[in-house]
Amino acid sequence: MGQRAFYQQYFYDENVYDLHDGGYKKLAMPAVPEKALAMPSVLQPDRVQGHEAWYTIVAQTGETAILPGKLTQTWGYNASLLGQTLILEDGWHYHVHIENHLPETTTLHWHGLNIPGPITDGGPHAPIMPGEAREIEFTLHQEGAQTDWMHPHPCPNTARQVWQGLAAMVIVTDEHAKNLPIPQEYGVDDLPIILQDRTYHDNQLDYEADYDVDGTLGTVPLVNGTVNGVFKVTTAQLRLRLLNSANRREFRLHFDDGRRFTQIAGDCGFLEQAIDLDRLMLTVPERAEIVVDFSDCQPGDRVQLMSDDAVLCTFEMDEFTKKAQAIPDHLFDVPKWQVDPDSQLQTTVMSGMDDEVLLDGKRFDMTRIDRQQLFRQTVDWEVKNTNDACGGMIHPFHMHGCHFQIISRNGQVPYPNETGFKDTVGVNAGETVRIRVCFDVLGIFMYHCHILEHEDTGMMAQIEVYDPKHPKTYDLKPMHEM
Ligand SMILES: [Cu+2]
Repeated sequence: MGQRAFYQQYFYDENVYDLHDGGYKKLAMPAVPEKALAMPSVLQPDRVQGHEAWYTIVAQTGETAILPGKLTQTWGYNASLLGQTLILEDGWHYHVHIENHLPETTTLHWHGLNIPGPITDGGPHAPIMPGEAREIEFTLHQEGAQTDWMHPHPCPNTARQVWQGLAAMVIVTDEHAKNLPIPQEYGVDDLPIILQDRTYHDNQLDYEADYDVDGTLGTVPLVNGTVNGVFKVTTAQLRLRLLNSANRREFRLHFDDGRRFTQIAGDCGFLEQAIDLDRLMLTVPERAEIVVDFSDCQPGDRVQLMSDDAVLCTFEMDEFTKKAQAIPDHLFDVPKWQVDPDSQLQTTVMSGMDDEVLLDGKRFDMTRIDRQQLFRQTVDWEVKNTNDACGGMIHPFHMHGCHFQIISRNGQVPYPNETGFKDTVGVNAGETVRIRVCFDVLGIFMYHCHILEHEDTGMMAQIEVYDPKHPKTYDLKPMHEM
């Protein structure tokens, strides 16, 4: 500690921040009493046998006490809002029974898991009609421990269903992660921090009223579905698993006292080297794991997590039961993928704003396979954001079914917190980001802008990952024919 690189900047281009958008809505904590920060419980398996486990996930409606007064109508997974956290072991085989108790068709997408498409992965080709269920199974082979999540992905209703509350954390763990000297006790010093924003109308959500084609924003900040939440800190260090599961908002995170913290992981696992920061920006739906050290605090002291000038939640010090441990500088040997010399450089272009957004000049078509990539071939992609209307905006580019490494941004080295595996990269306006992509599962996968309203508008395409030794055919139907 102490020798580590320390950064005091958000790495993104300031001129394309969401707050320059004409439709920007500022976050502000409403004047409501503090309450305990909700901590999603861990979903228990129905059954475990060796390295195999069975789970049931129910997408359901419910009512949640979010603001004082009337309960809010919300949706969740095995809960009235958000969902229970699923903790998975890398290398295990999972069976999941998914029930849809919602009044409309949904899907369950496993964001960050490298599992086959298009059905298991839970994209738009895997609808579950109201009152029906779907069984999936997969063996988990990730590149390491990581913080992922699950959310609906029905075309074109993803944004509204997430707004309604469907989102749950998925934690993948392995032996390497368990042996690192970092906080590991879920709900005590290892916390999900699910970041969202909503607007309430007489305590209810009204997606149509708040809809913005460039990404719906709310004015009320929520952490784990709690407004003005307080967490009692009983250990000198906290590991925060930050997930930006907003529809569009960029969270520019920092603590009210400016304290520095250590980032240990990005979207899909540990960084090669821990880095120290005093601020961190997450675009949708990036993840970061940070360790915050409160050893200098006394019982009763309070530290607030902020985004810009808005309070998100408060950490209140209690007596510490555990002391701080030194976070190792080196966290993980990130494999150095080499591009296959036989592969062809891929280019993909995100363009436009409002209802003009396109991916590679086209709108999404569920029946069209837009490109192919060979199974287990390592290929470089250039991801371009050509959007320059009104100064442009950040488009967060996400790929299903794989993890990638960020090679360069406009030919320059990537940001220092992009040294681990990723599944989402925020691309600044006018920027070309080179990523190195390898799939080790077969199928049809989505790649798209993860501003949920852009995705629903059609800023999305499909790739087939194929193995010439095991050719497959896919009967791709539009949503209305399923
Ligand atoms: Cu976009």
